[in-house]
Amino acid sequence: MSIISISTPVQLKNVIIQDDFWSPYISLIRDVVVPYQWEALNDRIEGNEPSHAIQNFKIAAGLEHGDFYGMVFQDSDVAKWLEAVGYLLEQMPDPDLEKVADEVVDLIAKAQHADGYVNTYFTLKEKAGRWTNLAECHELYCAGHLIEAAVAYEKATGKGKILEVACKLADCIDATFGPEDGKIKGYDGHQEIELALMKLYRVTSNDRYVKLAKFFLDERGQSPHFYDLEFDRRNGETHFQALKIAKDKSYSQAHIPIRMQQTAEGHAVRVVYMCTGMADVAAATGDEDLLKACRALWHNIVNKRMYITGSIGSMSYGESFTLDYDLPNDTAYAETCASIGLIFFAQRMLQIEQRSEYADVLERALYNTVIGGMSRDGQHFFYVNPLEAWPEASGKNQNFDHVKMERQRWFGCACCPPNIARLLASLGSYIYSFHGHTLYAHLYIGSQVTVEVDGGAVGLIQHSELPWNGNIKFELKMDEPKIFSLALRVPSWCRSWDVRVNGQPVVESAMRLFNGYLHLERKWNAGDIVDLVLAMNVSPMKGNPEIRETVGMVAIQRGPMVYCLEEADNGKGLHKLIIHPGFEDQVSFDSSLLGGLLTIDLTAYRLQDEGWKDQLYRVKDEDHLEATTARFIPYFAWANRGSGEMRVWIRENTVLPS
Ligand code: FUB
Ligand code: ZN
Repeated sequence: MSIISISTPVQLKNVIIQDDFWSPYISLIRDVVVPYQWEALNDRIEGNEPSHAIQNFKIAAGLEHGDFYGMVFQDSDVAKWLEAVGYLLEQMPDPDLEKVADEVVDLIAKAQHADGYVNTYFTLKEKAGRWTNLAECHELYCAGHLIEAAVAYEKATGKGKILEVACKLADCIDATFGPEDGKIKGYDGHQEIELALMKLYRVTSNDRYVKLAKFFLDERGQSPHFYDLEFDRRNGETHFQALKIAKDKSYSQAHIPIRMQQTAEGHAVRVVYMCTGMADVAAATGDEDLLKACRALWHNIVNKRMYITGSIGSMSYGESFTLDYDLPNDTAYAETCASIGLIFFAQRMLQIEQRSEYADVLERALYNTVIGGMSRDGQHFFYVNPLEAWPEASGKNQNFDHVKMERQRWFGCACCPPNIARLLASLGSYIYSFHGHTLYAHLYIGSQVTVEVDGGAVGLIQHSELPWNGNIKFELKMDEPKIFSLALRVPSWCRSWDVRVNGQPVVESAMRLFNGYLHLERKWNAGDIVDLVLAMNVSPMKGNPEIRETVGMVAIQRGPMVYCLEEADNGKGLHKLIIHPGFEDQVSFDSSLLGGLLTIDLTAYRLQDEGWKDQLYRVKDEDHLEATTARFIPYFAWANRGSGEMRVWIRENTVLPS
């Protein structure tokens, strides 16, 4: 018998976010980001990289004439946008937005072939190429995004049309792939279909979709290698010339079967999308072996290959992982989509086993890389999220070619902007989960949630002062008293906490700290109040000594926020700033700075150039240090004041033991 039991999902529509920090983001997504992206997808924004994504669908639907344009996976940008719209509509009706989205649904339906196939690239550009280059051409990836959009949109609107399109597409895929004779025993180079089929399974209860997801996962990396076979069938034709995708099996995590993979290899987004699908299948089928593989990959990613900002992918080539502890700050790839995928993976693991480490990583990625991936105006985005920026080196040292100093309006490969939109539009679904008789609060985001306990509705209203202060209050609403447990996460950044129920300290016997959650099990009454205070200090963080780039450095973190130095506050030459142990800090909220930020000033020293003249090297001499104050701002807010230096890790003067 399986010991895997999963949480009952808390529906997005049952969570209302009311939070000083996050509500403006949700409004931004609704009022600016989604409308802006719609314009971008329609090529109506002057100066933007053309998208042509909607145009491709119009041509494929036979409504216009022309050629396909864009990446082979251009369709996925439309799907992610539609998915974001689904999440917004699930939370609040918007007839105008729904009308636009309905037209997109009609367009996609018209572009669907009679057998269920949808893909504008293969409909328009490579008509005979369908399913001939799985390693590179993202057909199942695009299908997966369409399925995710369909599930979200149908759930929000109750309109079945897009779900019918998705099921027809999934059935077409099911008729084409699988272990049965005559079917293709292959899998996509970019994982996505697996997690999408699991979403489709959850709404249709059709277990063919689970079987297919499991098939795609387990087929990956088997011998004889599918990518070699299809490569030979194509006579070696490749789509992306610069990368040896078909030959470099680890790029697509196809070097060995997934259950044997102990380390995160290759393209970072693919790894975490794969892991998300693995966790989904493990949860649905009780496959403990698969869950073990998820744990191994999780462990390797977060304990050996993740930046302090919750980003992953150390190398631009292949947008990929490299090796344990290789975490360069300035040439980092750290794609926004990869942190989003890490959040998906963390959420799925959290549904299976309620350990705070998953929520800690989820929170780290969310508050740092994900929101750092978008400007405060909602119209500029980072694809790559370095932890150190040196604008003068851009354009001169080509190792930095992928690193932009300012957020971009759009990209030729525009995967990140709509990914941010869909994640933030669905933020409400990451805050809570309900497991057995326990309501978990994973994130401290002001919100109202309603769950069902023993056949009756229980409402929980959360007030949170995060990310700037650790004061959180919960109010309970219910018609009659209920016995259940409220589990509150004690974040890894919090060293001490205080919890009270109705103003009274909770005695030790009335609570249990388990797997990083504080369980308060009792008979709850309407109007009960829980106060949680999480100590939030300025914490100098150290990297594991194996990380070459962080030895002798500290990063400043306060609560979930990682901080950074910027040229705008500290001048040029941030590498010359040095922190001493025993520094003094001053924390202040600057409401006029970038929409309101808590800044941290630390006593520091600046290494002086004095006496160096033109020498590049010299025999060690006394350092000339000048006392100064270093101002830190939250990392997510960097690069909103023009191009300038930035760094997360700052030198530390350590005192040698006597
Ligand atoms: O390949 C599709 C998406 O584009 C990936 O997830 C991103 O890394 C970018 O390459
Ligand atoms: Zn991306």
